[in-house]
Amino acid sequence: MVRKPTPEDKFSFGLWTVGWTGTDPFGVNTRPTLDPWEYSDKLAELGAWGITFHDNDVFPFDADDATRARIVGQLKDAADKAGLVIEMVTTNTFTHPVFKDGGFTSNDRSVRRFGLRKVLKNVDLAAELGAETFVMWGGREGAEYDSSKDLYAAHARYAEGLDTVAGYIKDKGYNLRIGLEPKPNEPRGDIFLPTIGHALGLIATLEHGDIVGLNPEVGHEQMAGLNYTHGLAQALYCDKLFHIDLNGQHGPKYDQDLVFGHGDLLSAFFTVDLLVNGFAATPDAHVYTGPVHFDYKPSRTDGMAGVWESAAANMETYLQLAEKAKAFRADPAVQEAMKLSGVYDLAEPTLAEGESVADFLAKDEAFDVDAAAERDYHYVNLHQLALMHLIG
Ligand code: ASC
Ligand code: MN
Ligand code: MN
Ligand code: MN
Repeated sequence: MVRKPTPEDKFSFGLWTVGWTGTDPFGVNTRPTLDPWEYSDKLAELGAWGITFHDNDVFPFDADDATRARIVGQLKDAADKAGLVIEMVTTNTFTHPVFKDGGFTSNDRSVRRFGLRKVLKNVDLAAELGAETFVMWGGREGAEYDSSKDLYAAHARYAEGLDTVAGYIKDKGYNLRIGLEPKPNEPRGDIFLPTIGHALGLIATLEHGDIVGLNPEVGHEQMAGLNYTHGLAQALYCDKLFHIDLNGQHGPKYDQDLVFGHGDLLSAFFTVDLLVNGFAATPDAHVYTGPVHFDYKPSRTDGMAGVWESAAANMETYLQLAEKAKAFRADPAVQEAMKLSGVYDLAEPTLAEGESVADFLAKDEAFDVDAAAERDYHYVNLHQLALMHLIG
């Protein structure tokens, strides 16, 4: 048994995770709906530090201002009493049929204006509740039919929406940053900004892109056949890893939202290794210090007891992997193997300090091509050491 989670671990959960009642495209709910504070109380009891939610996880889509204020107030009181931080808030622009063609990129301008209002109103709420991250998962921003969209205009409208929200956050002086959450498909056939790299590319074009970054989800990158840890690394390199959604997935299929570690376990190990140990050869590089946020779904075959078992399992797995990742890096045999594999050498710039390209080209450097080609990098041995730490 690993130790119990503490607030220092900064574990947090979306209310929609434990709150998922099991409704899927083929069947109705298998579990009852509880009040939001029942979920948060129980998460606190299990050792979570924070909670997150979509506006409509807490109050109905059509709630009037008084109802909205009453329910939000009740959740805030419960969170305060339980010692929980509301660290991130996000907007539901996907459930109501009005959003069937997207919120920011619907062909219908009146829908885009409605979507933008809903998001801006939710920014105010996020700031009021003390959240520091505002996630935007554009699940309905996309298409099934390439004939249906001017794809240039779709990206222009997406960028316009993001800049409007980011500009509003700055004007209001809110301590909030936007975390875009890429996903390749589902519910749309193709979702815009399908991967971390795509999102980084669009962010670079924004006027207010300095407060727009990423909230990558394990399963979403793996649905695209991509390496989540590599994606986190690029986001860190660009100073854009604002938040994370941890869960489990078995490769390219529907979005499974399994418990963290219940998909590709080796990949989960190296994700945690990066999160807790940082980069092996570049100790000065920025590392992630934000919330460890889980976005999973308790299996619909489990009842309410299973919901809490699975919530605890996410934290237990993370803590266990963190211990193992630390032991892996501290192991002298691993450090020797990393040296032999040249892991530390990659941090040395290829050109010498102050060396110009002209100087470089003018140099008649002795280099034995055949000897270099014969180098044995011993990567498999290094990886086996990681595996032994993981399963040993
Ligand atoms: C989010 C988020 C997702 C989706 C999904 C909704 O805010 O991070 O992955 O919404 O969980 O069901
Ligand atoms: Mn998912
Ligand atoms: Mn997510
Ligand atoms: Mn999700």
